[in-house]
Amino acid sequence: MSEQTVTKRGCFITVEGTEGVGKTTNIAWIRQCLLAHGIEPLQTREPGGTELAEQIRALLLSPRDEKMAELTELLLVFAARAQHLAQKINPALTAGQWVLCDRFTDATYAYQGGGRNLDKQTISTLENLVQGELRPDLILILDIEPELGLQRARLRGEPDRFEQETLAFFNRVRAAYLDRARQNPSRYLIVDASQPLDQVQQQIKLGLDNFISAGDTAI
Ligand code: T5A
Repeated sequence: MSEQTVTKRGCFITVEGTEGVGKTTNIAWIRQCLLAHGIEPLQTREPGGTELAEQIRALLLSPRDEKMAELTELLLVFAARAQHLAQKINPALTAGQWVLCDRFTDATYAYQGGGRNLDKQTISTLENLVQGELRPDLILILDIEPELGLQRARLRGEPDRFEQETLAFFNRVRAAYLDRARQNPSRYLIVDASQPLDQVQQQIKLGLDNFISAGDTAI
């Protein structure tokens, strides 16, 4: 009988937060921290990550006259995710590669659940359908007063469909993120993103080093 080698699945790290919190800025830093440990992650983002999923992202983000129904938004988010998982995330994880993703399903619980007040059970049902048992191993939340994040984001140009939402919407999004972290603290790393960038990066490095040295790399 031939011996079969079982590859341990790669570790799945996601980065979350409200608008302009510094995800794009810090993902490059996270990658550097992982490379320093000899880990070369597949870096990707949601909504998006494949050609088709990026087209769904454009639908989700472009401002339009016709109001997008909340359920349409939720289903588009999960449609993009199903494509992303099938084409990119699952094959990489199965091959043992680490995946570093800018936003994932915590964003759905925060934006569609917290922001839009959609039923969490509906989100959970779609999560199970689309992801099976897959959940991120580490969720890094960059936390900031939404007002400050929006100021940073708006410096970059025209607001997208989400950035046009009210401050109350983003306060609900933030509260939903923090609530999820409180319910499952071992899986979350919360970083105070209002600090100067070098201090934010120090917090991230410390958290990642602890995570990697704990060897908690597969659920
Ligand atoms: N969405 C997504 C859902 O509703 N449901 C879902 O399930 C998913 C997956 C797009 C939208 O999709 C929604 C949520 C989003 O609204 P996105 O493109 O990831 O998702 O959203 P944004 O938050 O808009 O991402 P951005 O790229 O616009 O913002 P970042 O990446 O958080 O911020 P970044 O790095 O561009 O930084 C913003 C500015 O701040 C500066 C940077 O230099 C930059 O100018 N900055 C700092 N300044 C001072 N001090 C610091 N510490 C700083 N860090 C960064």
